[in-house]
Amino acid sequence: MEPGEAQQAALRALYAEMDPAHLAPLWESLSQLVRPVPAPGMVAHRWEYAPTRDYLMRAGDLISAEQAERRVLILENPVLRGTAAITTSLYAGLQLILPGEIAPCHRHSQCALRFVMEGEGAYTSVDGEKAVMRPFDLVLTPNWQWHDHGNDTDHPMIWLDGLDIPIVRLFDTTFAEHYDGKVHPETAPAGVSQAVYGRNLRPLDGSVAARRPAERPLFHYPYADWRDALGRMAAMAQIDPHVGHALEFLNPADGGPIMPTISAHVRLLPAGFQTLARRSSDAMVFVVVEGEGTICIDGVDMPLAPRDLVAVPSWAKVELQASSELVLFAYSDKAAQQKLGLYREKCE
Ligand code: GTQ
Repeated sequence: MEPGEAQQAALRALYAEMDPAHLAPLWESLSQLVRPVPAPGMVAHRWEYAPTRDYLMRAGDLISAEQAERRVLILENPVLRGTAAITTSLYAGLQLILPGEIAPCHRHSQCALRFVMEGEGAYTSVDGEKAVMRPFDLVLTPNWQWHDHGNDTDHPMIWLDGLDIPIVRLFDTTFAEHYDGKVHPETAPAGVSQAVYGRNLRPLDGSVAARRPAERPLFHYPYADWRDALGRMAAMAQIDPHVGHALEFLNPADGGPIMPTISAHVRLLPAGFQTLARRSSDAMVFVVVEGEGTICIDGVDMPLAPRDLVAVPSWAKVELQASSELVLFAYSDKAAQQKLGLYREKCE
């Protein structure tokens, strides 16, 4: 048929007729759906730590961890309000646990990581083994493992929760259970998994000490260890022009990412260092651990100061600049993208 007004009118009439049957013409949206590069459903955003923390502490005056189950402020992407998403595929929240509090035991099909923002001595218990946390430690609660949190110290503890809530929601595979009791009984001494799996070693096959799930034995990556490794790397290794000195957290069982859906890494940029532009298909959540600098996302500068949090969309052009030695933590859905054959990056 000749393109023209008559055709347009006939098509519009057809669309109107088929609409009640829940049918739509692909040719009207094909170029949006199948496109040369991603059009992210999120925007870049920065949360300054101090004001965010103030809201969280105010929540702490009004509701207990037990009452809330988890006392968390969700960091919602400005264009994804109401969906508990910081990026299109990932969740971030800041969790507060006050002295004497317990966040009761549950398990769910979502994977979670904790990255400690402040306080020390509180714990997450995973299947009955406590990881006692210090600032900037990384602790995992892989999916379907029982976990409760507690604070036996005399000061508040705040950590970042990173979960794959939107991914699990996409698949409609959200399952959860409450434990019968507030806390899981202790199954092993605090820290034993980190001690035996955290140093390129593991209990001899079949020994009674090999009690963790074989495919995911380690769940505590202390700051003291990763910071030492990153510092030595910076002193000895060649620096990458696009990412700086960067180390990924590994699952010692297979050398792969920490969890099936989530990857995490840390970076160090020496004072004065400026990265070349890089894009990657994994949207990222950054946490500033140390130092000051600037992150330039698609040409827009955002200042970076300790404990600030920044969401970066997929395929955004990212350039980092360190005013002083800059240390960053980041997590993303790269682990899931790589399994699905979707992951890409481009360096300029
Ligand atoms: O600590 O188990 O931020 O289940 C959101 C959901 C934390 C947790 C969150 C959760 C948790």
